[in-house]
Amino acid sequence: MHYRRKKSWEISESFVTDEVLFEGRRRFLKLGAAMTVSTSAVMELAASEKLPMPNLHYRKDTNPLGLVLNSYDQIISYNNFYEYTTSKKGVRQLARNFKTEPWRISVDGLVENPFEIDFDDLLNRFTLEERIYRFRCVEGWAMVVPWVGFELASLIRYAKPLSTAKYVRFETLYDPEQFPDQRRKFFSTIDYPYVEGLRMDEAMHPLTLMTVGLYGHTLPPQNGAPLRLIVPWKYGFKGIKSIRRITFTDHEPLNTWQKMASNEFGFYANVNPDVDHPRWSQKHERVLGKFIKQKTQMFNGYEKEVKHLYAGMDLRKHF
Ligand SMILES: Nc1nc2c(c(=O)[nH]1)N[C@H]1C(S)=C(S)[C@@H](COP(=O)(O)O)O[C@H]1N2
Ligand SMILES: [Mo]
Repeated sequence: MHYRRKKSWEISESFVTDEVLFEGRRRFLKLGAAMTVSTSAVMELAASEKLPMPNLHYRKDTNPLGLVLNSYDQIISYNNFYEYTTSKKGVRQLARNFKTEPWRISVDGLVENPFEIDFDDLLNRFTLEERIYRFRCVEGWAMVVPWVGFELASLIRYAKPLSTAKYVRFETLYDPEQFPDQRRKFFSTIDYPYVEGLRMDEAMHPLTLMTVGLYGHTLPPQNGAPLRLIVPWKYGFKGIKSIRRITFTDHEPLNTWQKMASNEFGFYANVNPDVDHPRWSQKHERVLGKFIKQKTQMFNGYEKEVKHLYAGMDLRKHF
């Protein structure tokens, strides 16, 4: 008999309940029936800690690895989002009035079924689940986050890529009225719109998450509302925020950070303690809120699940 062990990011049906309702939030009202929420540990936490009231309906991650979650406050107060500012503590304040309604996402390129969809319809189309993942920024800080989202693979199946589609390219919103650094034009810190990409097999991997929430609530603007990518075995910059466009292509997309500094950042950006950044070591990382550093894990601790994707590749060359 083939016995398949539950993976850390899989969820147990027994944790699914969807009774409790919250009102008064626009997003919630708009989504109507689909917007029921899980009665869960998150709910208890919401009462005791300063957490937002859950407004998403999703299946819980049972956290079989017992990862220690960073607090909601830590996750939403220390951000990389260059469209606002390079100050990690400054993003939150600058992002507070970000408009995510209406929000349309286009899916185009080498697909049988190109489509445009409103974010709310996207929420209703795909089944949401919680994924408690380690997160590792290329700069050396790390955290553990209870994301909520759906597998990118399900969106890809829905779009039906042509056999010529080998990569997926993502683009962040371009809106200088909302993003101060985009208003600086030639003097902006990086080129916009922010672009990221994945190879098709990476995009199809079940760990790869189209992320819409954290701690049971829709994403706050500073974490990439309303829709961002999370690829837990890669450095954080692959996790492109506030996505507006998803394009299937036959060539490797030139991602923003590779374009800015190709000697420092590559396309793959797999977390790897043995491949240092030219200006700093990647051997250790500091978890937000902790003083002592810990060892960086190969593929950020997801080696078993993903190393086959890179068999035969020189990870020093394809960094
Ligand atoms: N559009 C956009 N996406 C982005 C970035 C950015 O500056 N712009 N920063 C990246 C980097 S470097 C990291 S570490 C993560 C940070 O995500 P967090 O703020 O939710 O922790 O977002 C990534 N996605
Ligand atoms: Mo980062």
